Amino acid sequence: MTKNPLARGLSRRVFLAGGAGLVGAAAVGTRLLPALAAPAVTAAVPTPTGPNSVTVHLAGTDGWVSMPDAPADAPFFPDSLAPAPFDTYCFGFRNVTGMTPSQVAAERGKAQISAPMMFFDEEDDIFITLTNLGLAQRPDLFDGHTLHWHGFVNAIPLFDGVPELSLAVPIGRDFTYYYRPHDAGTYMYHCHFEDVEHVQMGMTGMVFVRPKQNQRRRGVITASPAFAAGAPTPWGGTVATTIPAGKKYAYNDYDGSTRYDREFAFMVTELWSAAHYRDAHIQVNDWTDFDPSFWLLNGRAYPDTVAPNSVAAGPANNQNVFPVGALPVIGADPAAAANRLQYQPISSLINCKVGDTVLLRLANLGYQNHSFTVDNIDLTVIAKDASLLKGRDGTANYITTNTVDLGPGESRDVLFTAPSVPGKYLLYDRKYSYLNNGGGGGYGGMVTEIRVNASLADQTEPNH
Ligand SMILES: [Cu+2]
Repeated sequence: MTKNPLARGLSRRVFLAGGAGLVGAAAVGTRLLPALAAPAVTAAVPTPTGPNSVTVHLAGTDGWVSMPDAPADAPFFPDSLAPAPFDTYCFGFRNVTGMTPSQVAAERGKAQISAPMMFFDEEDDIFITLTNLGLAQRPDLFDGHTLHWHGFVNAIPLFDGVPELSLAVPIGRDFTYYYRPHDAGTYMYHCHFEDVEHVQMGMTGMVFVRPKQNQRRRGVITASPAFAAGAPTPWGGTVATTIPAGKKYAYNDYDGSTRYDREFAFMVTELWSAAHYRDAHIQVNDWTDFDPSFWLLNGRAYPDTVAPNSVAAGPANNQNVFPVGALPVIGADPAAAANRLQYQPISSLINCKVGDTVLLRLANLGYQNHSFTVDNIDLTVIAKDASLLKGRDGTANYITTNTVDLGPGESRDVLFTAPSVPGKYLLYDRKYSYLNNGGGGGYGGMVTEIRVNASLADQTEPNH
C-alpha cells in the first residue's frame, strides 16, 4: 500500500529538495552564485573505453527450455506450445555482447536460464547495457526489465534496478548500467521488474567479483605492496608472509586462507511448471500457490546438471561465461540447434583432481531454503553474503561442516579439498523431496557430481 505523502504533509527535506526548487528559482541567483564561482570538480568520469573498463551487452526476453524426463502434469508440463525439443516457457537474459543490432534483435524469444555468468575484477569500471527485446510469446504484455545486483552496495539508485525507485527498460529500448565493485565476493543478479514473476520465470544469474589480492587485473599480473609481508591489514595486524601475485583467492584475506585451484558457481532456483504454463497461455497466476516441480542448479535439474556446458545456437555460442577482456565467440554452431540444453548452457559438474582446493560459489534466488551436503567431504564456509567470515581482530571464523544452509537471496562461499583418491561424490540438497523431477521416480532435482580425477588440466574458466 502506498501512502499519500500529502496526507501527512510534506517534510521540510522533501520541500527543500523538490517543492522549493521551482518556487525558489528566482532567489537562487544571489544565494548560490558564490558557490558556482568555485573551481569546477575535475574527477575523471569513467567511460566504456577507459583502461579498466569492461563492457557487456545483455538482452532480456522470453524463450523455451527443457526439463529432464518427468511425469506429465497436464496441461502444465510438458507445455503444448513448446517447440521441440523444449517443454517449458521462461523469461531470461542473453549475452549479446559484440553482436550487431540485427543479431541482437534475432535473440528475441531465445532467453536462457540461468542467466550468463558474469565475473569481474575488483575496481573494474563495468558498463552493462540491457536491451529489452520484448516477449515473443506474449506480445500483449509490455513488461519492462531491469538489472539488479543483489547484495551489492550500489551508490547510485538509478543503477540499482528497482523500478519503483529508479527506472525500468521498456521494450525496444536499452539502458547502460554502471558499476565499480569495491568489495570482492559472490553476488547474484536478477530482473527486478514485477520481480516475483520475472525471477521465477528465469531472470536470475551469478555475478562475482575477484579480489585485489589476486594481483591480477584483466589478465595482467602485477605484484602489489599491499600484500607484501609487513603491509597493514584491515584488522589492525600485518601480512605475515608475502602473498604471491597471480594466484586465485576468493577474498582479500591477507593470509592466503581463501586460495583455491578451481571454482564452480551455482545459481539455486526452483521451477514451478504451472506458473510457466500460465504465463505462456495468457492465464493469471496466483504466486502464493507456489509449488515447484523442478529444483535447479544453474537452470538445470539432475541428471542435466552434470551434462557439459552447452553452446547456444545462433551467433553467440558462448553464453555461459563472460569475458574479462575477451568477447564471446561469434559464429554459428550447427550442432547446437539440436541440443535441448542450448538455452541452459551452464554445467554444474564439478571436475577436479586429487588434492585440489575447490571453491563453490552458491547463491539462492529461489523461494525455498536449501541445505547442501556432500557425503565424505568436509565443507568449509568462508563467506556469507559476500562477507568474509573474519572477526574484528582478523581471526578466521570459517565454519567446517557437512551441510551448508542457503536461504532465498543468500550466498555462500565454500571451500573443500578434493580427496586423495580419484572417485565420484554427490553434492545434493539434503531435503529428499527436492531430489526428484516433477514427482517422478529416480533421482533428479538439486543434485550434481564431484568427479575427482587423478590428473586434470588447470581450470581456465569457472564451471569448466
Ligand atoms: Cu524482467
